[in-house]
Amino acid sequence: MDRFEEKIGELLRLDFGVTPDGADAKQLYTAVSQAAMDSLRDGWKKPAGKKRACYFSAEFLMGRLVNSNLMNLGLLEEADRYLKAHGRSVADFEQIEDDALGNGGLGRLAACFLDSAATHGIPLDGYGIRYRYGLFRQYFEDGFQRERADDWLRFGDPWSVRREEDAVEVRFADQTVRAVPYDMPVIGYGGKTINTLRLWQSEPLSAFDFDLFNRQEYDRAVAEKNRAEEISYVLYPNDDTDAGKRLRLKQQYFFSSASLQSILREYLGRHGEDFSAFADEYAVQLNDTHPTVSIPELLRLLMEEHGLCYDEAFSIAQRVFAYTNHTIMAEALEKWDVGLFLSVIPEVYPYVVMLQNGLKQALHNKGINGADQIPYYLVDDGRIHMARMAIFAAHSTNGVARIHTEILKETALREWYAVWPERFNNKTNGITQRRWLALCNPELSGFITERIGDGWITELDELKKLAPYADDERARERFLAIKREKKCQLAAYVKAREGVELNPDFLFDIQVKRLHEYKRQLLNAFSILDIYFALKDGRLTDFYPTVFLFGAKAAPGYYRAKGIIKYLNEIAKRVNGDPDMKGRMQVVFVQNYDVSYAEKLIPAADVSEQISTAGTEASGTSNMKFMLNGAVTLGTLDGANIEIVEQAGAENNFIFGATVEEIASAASTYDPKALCRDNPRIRRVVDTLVDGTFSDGGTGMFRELYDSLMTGASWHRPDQYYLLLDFESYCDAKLRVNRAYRDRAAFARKCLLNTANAGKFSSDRTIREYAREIWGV
Ligand code: GPQ
Repeated sequence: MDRFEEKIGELLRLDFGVTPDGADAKQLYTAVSQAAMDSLRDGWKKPAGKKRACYFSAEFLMGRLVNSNLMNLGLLEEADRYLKAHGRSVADFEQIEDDALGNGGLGRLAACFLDSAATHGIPLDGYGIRYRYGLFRQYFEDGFQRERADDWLRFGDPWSVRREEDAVEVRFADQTVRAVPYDMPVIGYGGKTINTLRLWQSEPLSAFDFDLFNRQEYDRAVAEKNRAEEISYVLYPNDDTDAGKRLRLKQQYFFSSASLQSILREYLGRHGEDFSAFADEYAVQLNDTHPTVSIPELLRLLMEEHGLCYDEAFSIAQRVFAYTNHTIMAEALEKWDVGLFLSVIPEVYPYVVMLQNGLKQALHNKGINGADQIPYYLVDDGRIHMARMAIFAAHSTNGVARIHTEILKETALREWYAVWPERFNNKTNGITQRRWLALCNPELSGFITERIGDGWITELDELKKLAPYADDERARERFLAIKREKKCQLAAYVKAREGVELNPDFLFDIQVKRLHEYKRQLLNAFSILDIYFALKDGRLTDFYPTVFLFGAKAAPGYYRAKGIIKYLNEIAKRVNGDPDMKGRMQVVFVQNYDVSYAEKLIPAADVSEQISTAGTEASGTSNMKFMLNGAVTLGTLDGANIEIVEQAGAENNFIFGATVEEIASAASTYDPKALCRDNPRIRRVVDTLVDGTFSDGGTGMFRELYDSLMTGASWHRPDQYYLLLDFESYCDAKLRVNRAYRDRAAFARKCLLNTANAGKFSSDRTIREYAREIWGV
């Protein structure tokens, strides 16, 4: 028995007083995780004298850690062997760990970046918030979304180390709190580099007020503690929207200030008060605008506490900070009300004003009279524009896919691009193939490694070597057998979780992502109904049996998104309950879609639905995960879909719908009412929202959806996501995929060519670009 196994036995004995055979899954999980932590202790140190990059992000959506950490440490097989010797396996840990300290793509991207950086020896540390409760857990009641708190700590947190000695204080107008860091090791594949994810927890300066307690004023005695803990209590469940709430600003300032203080403390320990090397030793990437208050906060810390003047402090800040934009949608661009800002962090506001003046001066130097032009105000109409602040004060602004960056330059941020074109750059997103192929699809991984070796695990471009196998009949058959195996595994999981039976011989068509109007799950719903009616009427006779799977959480306050979930659940009820549809078509909306569910769904997909209105999805990243696992994309020319099709070939994917340019020119003429009136197919499906075909339980949700398409609500134009414009070309494309699927060998060829051409979409490539072109590390 070696050291690792010995350690597990010892921990079980000391912590729980059990033998390996007598331990339950939770005890084994804890002991295995702690033994793994023990094994990396010596390697987890920051190497001296190297520049480090810091990824500031309000979200890190890490997913289950036990498997990935064991794999990266090279302990996965050993752990599994050990567990099997005691009648268990790592699969038993499935129900134990779950953490969701992120909403969706943005938080998951941060997690993929950490994995890639550690794997390639890039010194990158994450900084964020240790929320007590992550994203809510979703379930359905009569087809309506319900939410439950995500108590992710109920199984303990063996992967974090509390660093009491590194705690700092963060001051607000109405309270001062202690920020206590919890550090997680970020283990690169092979275990050579271990970086750190530092998550801050908010605590009171002292546990509670003893005087009050002694005077029997218990409520007041604990009130202060509760007020402090409130700050890191819960993740805001909004994705791509800006709520503008006081507590949210507190969260942003809390982790920004704590992280900067922590970095400054490290630096001061090495250099004392000489800040001349600071920007040579640290780069800070702002993941969207959520941590942008870091900019005035760094100025404040350098000027107030270390006596630098504005010009010195600004020049350091500009060299340190870089900003990533993740959306062009107006409702997501954060703006803080000046009054609110002043009431929360009054000490920071003067630095916002200094930045505003600095901007005016900088524009003046370039011969631009910025004062006359609204977009050049940081504080405008009583609100602080965080994206503008980031673009002005950082040396780099990047978009997350080629088309997204082009839209930033030409449209959304064109005034800024005109002044500082050299600051704008593109970094097309990526995903880590360790989690999104090696871990979630060992069957396909084995298939690939048998043919081209395992170099792809750290150099995804190696997959190119797989391309010739697309024409090899035996390889295609093997691929199809694996796909079927993944469908069987998913079916077992769905059966256990949802109580629904899936047929592995069906085509699996999957749309999983947050629920958003712009992502157009409603368009998918309409197309399904169109097919359903065609099958019922006998107009469609050669339809290959298909299951349409959905997974999506709606922000709890996003009424329309919740209406779409209810609508899809009503469609599912109708279709699945219709005896005519047996063996032909099925619709399933799974509950609580999260990273772990994604790991089951994506490898089982034949068709990846990526149907956002052109110009709205900045990049998308699930599109890359599906591609890597050998699915074809049914999508619009939006976000990274464009680059996916460029890599894998238009002939191996199914593209439909209006382009960005076509959407722009349709804007003035698009008339959803007329389309409904003149096109009976459209009218029939859209009318199901209001003609009594489905019940929304008397909530009026379906009528509201209908109105949003036909007349638009409040300031909105009708159907601003052009569902009905793309309806016919989408339905056509969907039937094209369906027909193509009949030729199983030809379809397998397309799938294999998607996998073979996925190399570009590794986050290893993306993170190397950030390291080289933005951070200089
Ligand atoms: N994204 Cl602004 C989020 O997940 N949350 C957000 O608040 C914002 C963006 C997504 C974006 O919608 C996707 O297109 C991207 O692929 C993803 O960020 C990562 O860049």
